[in-house]
Amino acid sequence: MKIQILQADITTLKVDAIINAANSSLLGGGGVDGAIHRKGGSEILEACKKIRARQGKCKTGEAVITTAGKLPSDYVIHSVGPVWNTGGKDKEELLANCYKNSLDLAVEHNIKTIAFPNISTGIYKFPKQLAAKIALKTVAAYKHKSSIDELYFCCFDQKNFEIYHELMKNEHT
Ligand code: AR6
Repeated sequence: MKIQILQADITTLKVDAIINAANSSLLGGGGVDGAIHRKGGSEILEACKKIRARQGKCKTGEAVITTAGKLPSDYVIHSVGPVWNTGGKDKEELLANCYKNSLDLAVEHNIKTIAFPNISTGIYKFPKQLAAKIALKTVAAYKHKSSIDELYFCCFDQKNFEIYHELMKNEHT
């Protein structure tokens, strides 16, 4: 699994699956979630509603998969990150679970190329540096048991892009 970073709007990426930083209602919201539903169209929301009818809300750290509607990718994997508030180890573990559970779903669906946004680091206010470390560590631990070929950390804001750039640079030296 090749791991790369890029700075882009995740809704423009032509990969097999993009991850959405959703909330437990699965019914959309602001940030990247808003952009995905807006550009992907009503098909995504319909699919989310079906999942809700089947299983209820999506718990923090868990993930579900739907069509990507009108987006260039094939699937959207919706994962619910933790709200930072006062922080704590449990929040760190929940964020790691988002990456793990999304990767598990991707493998189950034979997805080969995948892009993650920086889950929880916007509206949910998870510290960006800590979130990036957790994301990189979790993905690295998955690297060898995965059938995924390419994984992108799709940074949107400059700060996250710089953090990932620094952390990945250090990893390679
Ligand atoms: N492409 C890629 N990344 C983006 C995009 C985009 N188009 N737009 C924002 N980001 P956030 P959260 C980055 O707030 O913190 C929603 O209302 C952004 O810069 O989207 O997990 C949900 O419904 C940040 O680094 O998600 C939930 O209620 C990252 O995406 C809540 O927000 C995550 O920011 C989830 O909060």
